[in-house]
Amino acid sequence: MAKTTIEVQQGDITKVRVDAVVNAANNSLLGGGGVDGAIHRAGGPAILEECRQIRARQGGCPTGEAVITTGGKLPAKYVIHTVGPVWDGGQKGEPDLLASCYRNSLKLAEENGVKSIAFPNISTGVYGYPKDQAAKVAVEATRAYLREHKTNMEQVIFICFDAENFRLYQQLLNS
Ligand code: AR6
Repeated sequence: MAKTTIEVQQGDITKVRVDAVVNAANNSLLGGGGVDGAIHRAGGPAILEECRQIRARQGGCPTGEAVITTGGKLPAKYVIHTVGPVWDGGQKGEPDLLASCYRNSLKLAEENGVKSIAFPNISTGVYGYPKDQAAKVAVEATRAYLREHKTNMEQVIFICFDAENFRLYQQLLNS
């Protein structure tokens, strides 16, 4: 089995050519600001339509879990919507919940035959998770998942919108 490459890029996740992009959504799955807003704007109404169907079936998406929809008009075939924790000081299970977002997204990707996936920096915008701590959780959870599972995943890309996250991920991935 080939080793999965883990990369970092700075840019806009709606432009990335991968099988699946991950969305930092909220429990309602009905859209919002930040990367969620950007994905729905660029991907068009088909994404929200599927989100509504999932909501009707299971009542939204719990924090730390993930659901999958079409990528609509995005270059990506799928969007994997996961819900990061709101930062509340760090003693309320935030690291475990954030790690679950990465694990559950990778698992769902695998189940759908996804070979390349791009993650945004989940919870580090509106949800206020300190960027350095979130980056460590993201890289550790991803490396652990790939180590512990037989996987066909070829490429994992962390897409950093801002320069600070980009620098943090570069440091972590070079270590
Ligand atoms: N491409 C890549 N990353 C982006 C983009 C983009 N186009 N736009 C923003 N980011 P946030 P959260 C980065 O706030 O903290 C929404 O309203 C951004 O710089 O999007 O998980 C949802 O509906 C930051 O580093 O998500 C939820 O209610 C990262 O994406 C809530 O925000 C995450 O910031 C989720 O908050």
